Amino acid sequence: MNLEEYRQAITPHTKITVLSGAGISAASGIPTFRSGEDALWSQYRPEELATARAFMADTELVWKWYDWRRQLIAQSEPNAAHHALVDLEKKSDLVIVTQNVDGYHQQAGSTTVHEFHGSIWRVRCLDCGYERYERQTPLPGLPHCEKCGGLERPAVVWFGEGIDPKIMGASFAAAADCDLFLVVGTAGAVYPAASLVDAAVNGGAQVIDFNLERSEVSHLAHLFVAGSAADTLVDLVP
Ligand code: BV8
Ligand code: ZN
Repeated sequence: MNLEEYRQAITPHTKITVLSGAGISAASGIPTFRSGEDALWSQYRPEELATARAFMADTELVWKWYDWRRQLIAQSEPNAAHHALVDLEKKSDLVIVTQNVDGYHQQAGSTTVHEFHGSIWRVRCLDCGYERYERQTPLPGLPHCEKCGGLERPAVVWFGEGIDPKIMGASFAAAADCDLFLVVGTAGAVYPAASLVDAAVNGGAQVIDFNLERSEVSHLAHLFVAGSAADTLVDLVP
């Protein structure tokens, strides 16, 4: 089937699950994990900074990196790819599982979004575990807990840390029980997120992969759609 045939086959009862990655926010000017354009941070591999060990070793540095990303995200906005998924949600039964911590799906208007790797807009106390939203950018300083005064960390999932069991369960259930599984702007190199594609295939879903180039999961797709998701996703909206 080609994209037009998939589009014509969508009804309000069609179960669609989306797995999105950094590539869906690229058209908003948010650097992906591979782009590394910004010399400021390109000397660090994200896998180095996005760890509890790095945070404990140099809290200031890691918070500076997250605050830089928060400012970039705050200064931009969702793009046509995010908006296409909002429109598709109105024409189908759609669930989004995102690896992105930027909050752009919800900001665009998507209602069912599983933040598989957490959110850059929430912080969590290292001492009492209290979690809250913190939208201020730039941060005036290292954030501290309003309940106990403890140091707070970004409420994201770092490498070596487990996924929230509730979100993990809901995401794999949505992948295993859908008619159409859309892979959008991900290299499919980070686990367990990447294995959601296998769960969709094993569940009998049709898989469409939207990317600038083939990724580590493109071989699992029934259709590969080359190009920027900001240009291509709209072609699936009935
Ligand atoms: C864990 C939050 C254990 C933080 C992130 C199995 C095999 C191998 C390794 C592992 C394995 N299982 C576990 C591991 C280790 C590790 C892992 O996967 N390592 C990789 C690097 C090999 N996984 C973990 O550590 C996970 N935790 O296993 O814990 C455990 C278990 C139980 C209990 C306790 C412990 C946790 C992983 C989560 C880490 N956190 N983010 C933050 O953001 O700061 S991951 C982060 O990087 C993102 O969330 C995302 O997941 C990933 C980046 O990948 P992409 O989103 O795909 O982006 P990327 O830049 O790589 O690629 C962009 C793509 O878009 C490209 O394909 C490009 O072509 C395309 N593109 C660009 N522009 C466009 C476009 N496409 C369309 N349109 C465009 N315009
Ligand atoms: Zn606290």
